[in-house]
Amino acid sequence: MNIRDKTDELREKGFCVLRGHFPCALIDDCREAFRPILLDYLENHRGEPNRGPHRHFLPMPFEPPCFVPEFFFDAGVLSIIHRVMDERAVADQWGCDVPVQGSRMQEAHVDYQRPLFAEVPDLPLPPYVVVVSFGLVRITRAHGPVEIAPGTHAMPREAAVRAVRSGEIEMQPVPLEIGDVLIRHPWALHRGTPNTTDIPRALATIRYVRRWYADDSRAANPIPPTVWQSLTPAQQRIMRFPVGDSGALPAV
Ligand SMILES: O=C(O)CCC(=O)C(=O)O
Repeated sequence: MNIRDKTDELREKGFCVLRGHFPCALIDDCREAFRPILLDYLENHRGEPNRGPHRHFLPMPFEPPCFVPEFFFDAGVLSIIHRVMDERAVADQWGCDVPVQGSRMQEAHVDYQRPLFAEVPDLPLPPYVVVVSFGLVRITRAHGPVEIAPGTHAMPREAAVRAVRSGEIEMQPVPLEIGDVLIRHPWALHRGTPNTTDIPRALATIRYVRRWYADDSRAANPIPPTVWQSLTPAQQRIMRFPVGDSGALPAV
């Protein structure tokens, strides 16, 4: 993989995919450990989907092997994150989007919609949020892959919506094999598509932000103290999550 090419692609299209990047064995272990948590969640929240009909978001656990350092501190991914933001970027969300059978096409939308400067909502700005996702299952067209409209992250929002509605810019489905890593700009218009299979489509996501940026748009779990202590000081500096039961953010 050429980091510079992938960074250019992310800058130009608003997303890029690193094919076969994460080791399949780590993802298999993550999926198996997460399966009972996910099934329990789906059982208890069947009637209250939080991302549209039959579509759920839940925070990922930090207990290994759901969490492993390889997901958060991968040299190739961090190199891209550092190039498009800066070396001080931190991870502050770790969650999973799960459309299940019956889910529908979402409206094309952007994430984290509140502009940084409300008085100049279309001010062109360098990225201060980037999301990194990978499937815990294979995501074919039938499983409901995310679709992204290339280039729309760099357009005024209304023009981007018009271009997508008129078909001038086509949404591109992003199917993912196990190990593929999708890196995307949250202001590229995108939408979830229907999962027509009986397999919950679990897409795990780490959000990286510039160190000065914060919002509490998505729930995150705390890191257990033993897991926190197992990280190196350099790794701890990248993690902005509460540690232990106190909910306190680490002083790094
Ligand atoms: O998980 C997906 O396919 C996209 C979900 C999404 O964009 C959302 O719920 O805001």
